[in-house]
Amino acid sequence: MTKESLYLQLGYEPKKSDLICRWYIEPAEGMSLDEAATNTVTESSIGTWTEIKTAKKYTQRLAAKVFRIDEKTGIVDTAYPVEAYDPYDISCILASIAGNIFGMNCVKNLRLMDVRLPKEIVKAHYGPAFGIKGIRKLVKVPDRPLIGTIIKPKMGLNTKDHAQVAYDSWVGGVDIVKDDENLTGQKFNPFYKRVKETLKKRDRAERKTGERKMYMANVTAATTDEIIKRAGYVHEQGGEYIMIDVCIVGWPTLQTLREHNEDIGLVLHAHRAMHAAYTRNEKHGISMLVLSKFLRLCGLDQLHIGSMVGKMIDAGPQSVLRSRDALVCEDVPADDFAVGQKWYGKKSVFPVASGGLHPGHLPYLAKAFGNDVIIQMGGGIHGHPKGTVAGAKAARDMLDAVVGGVPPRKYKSKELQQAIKAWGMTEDLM
Ligand code: RUB
Ligand code: CA
Repeated sequence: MTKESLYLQLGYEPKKSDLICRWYIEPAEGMSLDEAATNTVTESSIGTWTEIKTAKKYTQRLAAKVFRIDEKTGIVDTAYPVEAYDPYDISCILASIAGNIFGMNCVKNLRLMDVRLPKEIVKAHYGPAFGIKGIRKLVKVPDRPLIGTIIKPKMGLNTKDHAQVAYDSWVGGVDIVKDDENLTGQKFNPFYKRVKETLKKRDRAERKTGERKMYMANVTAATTDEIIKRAGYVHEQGGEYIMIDVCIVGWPTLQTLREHNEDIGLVLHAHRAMHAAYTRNEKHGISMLVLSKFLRLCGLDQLHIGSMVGKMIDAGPQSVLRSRDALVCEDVPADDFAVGQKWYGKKSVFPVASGGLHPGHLPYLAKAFGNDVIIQMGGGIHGHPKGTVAGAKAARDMLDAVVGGVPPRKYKSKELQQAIKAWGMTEDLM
């Protein structure tokens, strides 16, 4: 069978059980889109650059198919038979559909825009342990957006000062305090001591405010064993949350952590640091939408998806909201960009907006995301002219103004007015 007849099957009606990928493909000079698409799909399933003598008739049933090509847009849809995978092994799936192909010289650019995971794969995974509902129950905040902060400086504080900044943030009004992505277990602020001291302060902040307060310790570490040990320690110390740098530690670690989480029941917060190495270029790499789907599948409970405003680049509100839908909808809609997804009862992931945010962004974010969003501000709290407690209060007061329908500039809070004076409001900045 020729390569074309095996892998290029335009008009093929995908089976329900197929894994579907949507690509943007720009062929290399002198290549047609058909050829580039066929070569891509060949390398991503059972083939290679030449005909091989070791192929058998029975291996052909695992071949992927190009079934739709749009010459005008460069968008190509492909179908992969589910039998080609160990459904519980995310690495196995990604080594095919997101492996060698990005480096092939038949394409100038290749972008994995979206995937549709079939039931057999979805069912094989845990999915999130809490869902938005479960997190709201834990935090005892039934409907408003949650407010979080990242301790700043992002690393360098000693343990005592780190715990104090956390305390000041909680008493000022934030719900969740998190470590930053590059604070792990350095000597200047060792992990185990940090968790103990910060959780002690959390207990004090809860007593003082009468509210639930959460601490997300970063368990990212050198080995998976150590990550699991750190997660266990947080649980032993009465912590309810951990965070992890999902793109940096990789899938087997995340799957191991998720398995282990069946015993310890922590909320798993996903920091996506490094994602932009492959999500940022809109013509090449892997979209944030694809990453969002695999993280929900794996069972992370919260994920940074972008904020539309602030210091981090993203591909615009529509792209951020597509990721949001992939995290919160049971039946994810399809459009010209996306292929949709059914989640078969998997719980939702709480979307997180973060990166260069301050209280003045909050009205815009609450409107864009609705209530189900965690809004995190690092510099936008600890950079307040009067310090962390005032910064946290400004953020919380802004939320109260928004929820209460009061124009923020008229809201009686000197901390909020100081924040608006320092950084402005989104409307002024747009
Ligand atoms: C936020 C921060 C986070 C970014 C990451 O600090 O450092 O790591 O949110 O970006 P600050 P993203 O509020 O001072 O900018 O959330 O887009 O992945
Ligand atoms: Ca950070």
